[in-house]
This record gives sequence, structure tokens and C-alpha cells, in this order.
Amino acid sequence: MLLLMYVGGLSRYSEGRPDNDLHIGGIFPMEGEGGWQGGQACMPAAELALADVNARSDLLSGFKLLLHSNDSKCEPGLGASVMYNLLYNPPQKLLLLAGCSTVCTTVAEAAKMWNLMVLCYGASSPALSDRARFPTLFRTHPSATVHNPTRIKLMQKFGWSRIAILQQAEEVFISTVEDLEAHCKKSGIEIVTRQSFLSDPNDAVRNLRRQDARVIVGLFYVVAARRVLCEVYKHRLYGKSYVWFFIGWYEDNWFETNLEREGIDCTVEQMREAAEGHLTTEALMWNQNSNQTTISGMTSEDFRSRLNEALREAGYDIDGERFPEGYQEAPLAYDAVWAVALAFNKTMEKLEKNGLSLKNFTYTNKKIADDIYEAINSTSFLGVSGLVAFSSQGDRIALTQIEQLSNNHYVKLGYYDTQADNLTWLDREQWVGGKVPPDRTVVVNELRTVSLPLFACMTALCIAGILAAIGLIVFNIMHRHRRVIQWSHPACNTVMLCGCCVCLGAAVALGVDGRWVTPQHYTGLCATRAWLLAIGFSMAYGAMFTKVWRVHRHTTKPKAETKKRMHGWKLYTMVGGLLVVDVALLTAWQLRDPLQRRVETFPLEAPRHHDDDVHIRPELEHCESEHNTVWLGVMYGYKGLVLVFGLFLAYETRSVKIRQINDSRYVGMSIYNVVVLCLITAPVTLVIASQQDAAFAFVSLAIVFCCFLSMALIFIPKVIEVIRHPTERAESGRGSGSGSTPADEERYRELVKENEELQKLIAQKEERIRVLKQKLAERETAAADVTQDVQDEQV
Ligand code: ABU
Repeated sequence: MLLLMYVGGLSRYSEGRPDNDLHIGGIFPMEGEGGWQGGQACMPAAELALADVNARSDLLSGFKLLLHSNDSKCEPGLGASVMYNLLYNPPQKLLLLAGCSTVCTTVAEAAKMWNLMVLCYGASSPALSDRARFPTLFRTHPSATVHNPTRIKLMQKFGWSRIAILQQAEEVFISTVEDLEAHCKKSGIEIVTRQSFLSDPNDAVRNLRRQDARVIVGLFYVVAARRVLCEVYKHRLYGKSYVWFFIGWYEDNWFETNLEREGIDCTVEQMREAAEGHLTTEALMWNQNSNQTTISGMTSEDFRSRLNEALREAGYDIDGERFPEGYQEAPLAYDAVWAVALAFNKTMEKLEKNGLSLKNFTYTNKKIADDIYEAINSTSFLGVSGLVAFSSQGDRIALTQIEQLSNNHYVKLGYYDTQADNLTWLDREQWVGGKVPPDRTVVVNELRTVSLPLFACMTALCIAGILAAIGLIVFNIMHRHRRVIQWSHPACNTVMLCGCCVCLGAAVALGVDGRWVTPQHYTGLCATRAWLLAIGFSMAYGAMFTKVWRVHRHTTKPKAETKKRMHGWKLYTMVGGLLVVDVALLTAWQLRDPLQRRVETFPLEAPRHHDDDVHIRPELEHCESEHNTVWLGVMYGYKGLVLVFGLFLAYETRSVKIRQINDSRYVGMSIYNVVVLCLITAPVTLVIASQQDAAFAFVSLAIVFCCFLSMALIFIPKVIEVIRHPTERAESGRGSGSGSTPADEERYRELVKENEELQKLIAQKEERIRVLKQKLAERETAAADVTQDVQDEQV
């Protein structure tokens, strides 16, 4: 093929009249492995243009334009070699036509050394828009940067503010991405990741998934695009949650062709599935007004027919819609040749005035080179690709077209005119899931709350406990004058029952959470819980503590003191003292470092209802201060001390029975129970704090259990006693009723009897002593009288 093209070029040269031929070099990418092999369609288009130009008598009169071309395979090294061959082999070339960005970059950077103009019909690299680096370059192909404002416009239209970029590591795409980044920055669009690859996109595509990329701009040549699409299929990065932006100049069936040849291990069906719904942006390369007659006298449709015919002759299955690569850009190649012809024509006219001609051009002739430059620069005509004109950077100015692959066919969605910022939208877009895919996984924060049935059960239990406590308070007050109640310190009992009510209220408050309370009011809930629990504990436990404390004092004080009746205010002192410490600590806590709502977040959870776009982030509310551990340490330390001291007292007085506190043993049992449960519950709740149900169930059950057991231990014997002996008289006068066993009762009765007998015996003995003492006194008196009589007689 190479040989044929080269020989073809030379033969035309030798056959024509050398003196009147204007020679241009052509570098066409034809049979490479990667990159853009657009010469396949662009070379036939250029040849059509050559024929048309040469057929025109009003153009280049007396001269014929000849093209000498070769294949660059879109490889810069080979492209450079082709260029050197063209330059160093006669005839003298006046200009170079080139395609494919990498080759154009190399050629255009070198061509300036030979004062040679380069016209690129197929090079989109934004890097080429650099007059300092490429002073002799022009291109009919628009810069890839024209896509970027269009992409941004679409992102704004669909509300995407978070995108990812996947690019092939080629200068054309690197410079396009740099421009895209600048546009994104200006528009406030976040680029979540920028992945690039040389030839294997596997890792890059996998990284896109990891980064939760949803809207992805892909920049690569078509061969790489097929590999990417296969990886997209394998990593399931397509469908209703993803939007891909591809370059629009691939052929329409690009994702179905060459799969086997390129070793792509995805089937045509899989490629179609992955490609469905993607968007493309492309600069308009075909004159959109199909009725408009262009400079060649053809409309763009006429050109299409002629090109199709030429391609058919070259063996392409055009009727089967199998277009060669570069079909999209063919009008650019056609117009490039026309631009050259027009520019040469203009230059010749100018040179003729000075008695010169283009035939005088050599690689060292800067003057004629400048004339050619000026002529191309000022060229403007209506070509089959639209209006051909060059910017100061040598770039083509063009509209962009947006298409979407829908049911395996590209559907035009609209056009965007960057210059006028005008988006013409046809409202034909269709999304796989029926809605615009979101640009990110929507994370829904979901508050973890206490399970409703659990809360309902615990609340019911607590309410039952509170009602029971109220009932017992009433019972306690009603029967306060009966010995069974009176000798159990009814005031202490009432305080204990009130404490139970408060603790049960605290248990309910522990289950109240974000389901019922707004975040603004949560701080209040935190304080309520802390106060209720601390105060309730001090009241309930303090009352029991007071009793064991009294019993302990009874065993250690002198007998006379213990017989004294205990004053009511003294009973309250202990509880009052505990409450004062509580209030002091809680007030300090609340003022200095109040409990606040702190939200604990958990790892994202899988989407529900197969909705890939929504992930759940569980949240759990906690009440915490800044120095939480310090405050908890102080509270737990204080309560722990009271618990341990109560435990000690209960143990010390375990076998002591005093008449004034008839239920001390039950109070002791209750204290053991409370201490054990508190010592277990406090550390366990710290460990399971992140499991709201377990933590709530554990703490509330512990509170409920303590309260119910304490109430039962202290009051059931009293209630039974009152029920058994409805009247005070019938009650066993020692006010037991507080848990004495029958053996105790028997022994007590025996002791009472024995005591009574001993009392009687003592009374008898005392009577006897008294009588004896009396007799003794009488005898002494009698003896004294006898002695007196004897003395009197002696005198
Ligand atoms: N439209 C084809 C562009 C090819 C390239 O820039 O290399």
C-alpha cells in the first residue's frame, strides 16, 4: 500500500508537466494499530478535492496540484520519516498535509525549519494551538477544546457537579484534559479523579469505580475506546447510574468492529450493552445545510455520495454502514485541499506581480513562505465541512454537535455554539433508568433509633413499675401507724419508692431518641436523662442505705442511745446529703461542660431496593460532653463509693435484727442486688453504646429489675402482714411481719415466756430479800434494846 501510494505520487509527477505542477506532500494515517487511522477515508476525500481543484480553470491556471503521500500509521516516528522522505526526495514540496495529532505535532514542529506550511486535516490536539511552537501550522480540524465548553454546558444542564476523567496518555488528550480542568474550575465542577492509561485501561476503570465516579469524560482513540468499553462492561460501570462522554468522531459502529482483531474479550452484545446511553460531543465536520452549494459546486450531500462511491470502489462496505476510519473527517481533508488551492492561487497572483511564481519556492525561501502563510491565514470559503476560516492560532472555528447512543443508534440531541453560548436542544435524550443519572452516590443519613416494640415494652414495664410504686406509697402512708410499717421507717420507704419512680422515668427517657426529639432539643433530653438517673438513684438507694446505716449504728452505739426514737429529719439527712452531692456535681457538669448531642456515623450500608444511587449512612446519637470520660469518672466514682459502702454496711449487719428497723435484712438483699447490677451494667453499657437496642434494653432492664426487686423485697412481707392481720390488735405485737421464720417465732415466744417466768422469779426473790432484810432489821433493833437494858442495870 505504502509503495503503491508513493509510486502513485511519483508516477503522477513524472507523467505530468513538471514545470507546471505544484507539489504538496501528504501524510495519511492508514494502517496503524492504535491512534487515528483516519487516512482511510481522508485520503480518498483529498484525492477527490485534487481532481475537483485541477478541473477548475479559474484556479491555479496553467498549474496542476499534485499530492505525494505516504502512511504514517499515526505514529510520530514514522510520520517524521515520511516527512523527511517527502522533503529530501524531489520534487520540491510547497506544503504538507497531515493527519493525526501526534504526527501533526512532530511534523509541524519540524516543518518550520524548511519554511514549509503544514495543513492538518485530522489533528484535534489543543497543544497545536500554539503559534510560537507551530508557526507554520493551520488545521481544518477543530481543536478538541471546542468539546469542553459543550461538555460543561451539558453538565450544567443536567446538574452534574462532580465528574471523573479517563484519558489515554497522549499529548492530544493530556492537553484537552488540561483545558477541561480549567473550564471545570471556572464552573465550579469538581473533578473527583483523573485516570490515565497507556494501553490497558483495566486499572484505571477499576479506580473509577472505587472513586464512585458516575459522570465520566473519556478521551482516547477508538482502539483504546473499545478496550475501555469492554472494561466498563466488566466492571459494570454502565447503565442507569453512569453517564459516559465519549469523543464524537469515532465511526457510528465503532464499539462493534475489530473486536476479534484487537483481542477484545467482550462480545458485540456486551459492548452494545455497555455503550447504551453514552453521550458524544463532536465538532461539526459536515456542512449542516445539505442544500447549500459549496465552493466546489457540490452540496455536502453531493460530496457524501461521491465519497461513498470512491470508498465503495476502494472495497468498503458502505451500504452495510461499514465506514472506514476518518469518514467523519473526510470533509476536512477535502476542504484542506481546497484551502491549499485557494491559498496557492492567491499567492501566485501576488507573486506574479513581482515576476515570480510558486515554482520559485525553496525550503530556504522565507519570503514566498510568508506569502503562502498570509494567503492561508486569510482564506475563507464555504466548504463541505462548513465555513472554512482560521483563527489567529490557526484553529478552525466550529459548532459542536451532541449525540446519544440510543438503541444502538446515535441520536442527535442538540448543537452548541461556543462563541454565542447558544445551546440548541432537541429534547430527545433517553436515560437507561428513565431519569437523569446522579453525579454521585446519594448518601442518606439514617438515624439508628431504639426499636419501637422494645421501647413500647420497656415503657409499659416502667409505667407498671411507677404505678406499683405509687400504690405502695399510698399503702405506706395509709398504714404508717401500724407497727409493721412504723418499725420499717415509712418515711424512708416513701423516699425509696419516689426514687424508684424517678429511676423508671429515667429508663423511659433513655429510650427517647431522635425519633421523637429534634436535634435542637436533644441537649435537653441528655440533661434530663442524667438528672433523673442520678437523683432517682440517690433517692432509692439512699433510702435503703439510710436503713442499713441505722442498723449498723444500732450495733455500735451504747444501748441507751439506741433505745431513743429516731427523728424524721435524721432519716432524711443521709438521702439529702447524697442529693446535695448529686445536685452539685450535675450543676457543675451542666454549666462547665454540658452534655451535647454527638452523632456517631457508621460505614455506608448497601443500597435498599436495588437502588444503586442511594447508600445509607447509619447515624447514632449519643449524649457526650467534651471531657466526657472525666465527668463519667467523677459520677461513677461517687456512686461507686456509695454502692460499695452500702454493700459493706449490708454485709456487716446481715445477721443483726433490731426492733426499730424490722426489714433491714430485706433492705440488705436489695442493696446486694442493686450493687451487683450497677457494677455489671455501667461497664457493659460503655462497651455496647454503639448498639442502641442492646444498650437501651440492658440499662432499662437493669433499672426495672432493681426497682421491682427492691419494692418486692421491702413491701411484699408488709402487704402480706397487713392482709393477714387486718387489725392492729391481731398483729403479733413485735411488729415482725418482716420476714421472721416460724422457728424464729417459736423461739421468740419461748424467750418471752422464759423472760416472764424469770421476771416473776426475780420478783419473788426480791420479795423474799425484802422480808429477810426487814426481819434482820427488826432483830438488830431488838438486840440493841437488850444491850441498853443491861447497861442501865449495871449503872
Ligand atoms: N478527529 C480525529 C482527530 C485525531 C487526532 O487528533 O489525532
